[in-house]
Amino acid sequence: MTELRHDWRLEEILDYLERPFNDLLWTAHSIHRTHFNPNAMQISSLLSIKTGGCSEDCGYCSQSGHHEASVSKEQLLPLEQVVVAARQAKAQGAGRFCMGAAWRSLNEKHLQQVIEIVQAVKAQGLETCMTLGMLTQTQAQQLKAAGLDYYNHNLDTSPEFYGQVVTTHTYQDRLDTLNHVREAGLKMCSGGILGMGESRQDRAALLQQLANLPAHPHAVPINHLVKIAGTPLQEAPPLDPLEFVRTVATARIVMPRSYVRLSAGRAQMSDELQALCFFAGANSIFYGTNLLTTPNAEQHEDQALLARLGMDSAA
Ligand code: SAM
Ligand code: DTB
Ligand code: SF4
Repeated sequence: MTELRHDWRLEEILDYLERPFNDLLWTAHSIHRTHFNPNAMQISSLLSIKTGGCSEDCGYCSQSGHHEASVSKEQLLPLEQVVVAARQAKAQGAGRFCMGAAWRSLNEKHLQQVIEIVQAVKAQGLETCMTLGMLTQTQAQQLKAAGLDYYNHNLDTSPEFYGQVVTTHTYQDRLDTLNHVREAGLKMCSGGILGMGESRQDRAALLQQLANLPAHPHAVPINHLVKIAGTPLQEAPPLDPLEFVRTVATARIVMPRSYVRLSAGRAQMSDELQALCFFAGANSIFYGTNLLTTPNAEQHEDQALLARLGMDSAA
């Protein structure tokens, strides 16, 4: 068993990212096998429960009210509509139901509504995950008491690059919410976005931040930027797909027991690239027609890919 470390130095992580590709993948895959069944894929389903009109200016996001791309602003979905979507996700094989809201932070009125949603989704026999923006300590405790299993809050990139992507909140705000989530006993889901024009050093620094948290996130979503017309990052320079795989492999090495989720961007990836990511240690995907505001990989194609790879879904 690999020991869990929380004292990674940036140079050590960069050293992994820079290794010959085969050496890096061999190391990552060997670690992956010691902790996970390499042929099992965790399947999560995603639903936007409150879309658009967000006060934040995250440069990648279609839901920011600051960008021309901004999708139309909608109210929080009614409880019944969320439950129908959860039932459908379960019928299609999802073990976890993740719900996202375009909020900077959670207000009291919404807190009561999302608590009802958590309880109703859990009653369908699904694990629950929410991503609702910043949380106070008390709110994190209230969500835990309501039965919420996971909270997703991404660090998204390095502390150094963050200010070039978002100006309406700080990296420290993100870290504070992660502390509240952990201290409340919620399972933490935190990762980032690659392909925003960040450097390899930024990718290493993101992994360093995640791995050096007091506890490794239970799940680490690695998103590939989905370029959305009208957002400041619509023209971000392309990222070498093999550099994406390297980052997945290095995430597996520095957080050996975390689920690494190949998240946004799969619709734009070839089967072969996804297969390489799975070999490198990614063992979770979002399955379903849509991500939050953009299309996900086609479900029939996902089924075909898992079958071709001899992989089974595992809740
Ligand atoms: N508003 C909450 C927040 O920012 O934490 C929750 C929703 S927000 C859309 C959740 C995550 O989606 C972001 O942290 C980011 O990692 C990811 N995301 C959003 N837009 C994306 C895009 N265009 N490409 C890739 N990932 C994206
Ligand atoms: C995460 O890391 N990725 C998901 C989920 N957590 C909430 C969101 C991806 C969003 C992709 C762009 C969109 O569909 O708007
Ligand atoms: Fe709002 Fe979250 Fe999008 Fe940022 S990423 S604009 S906080 S919905």
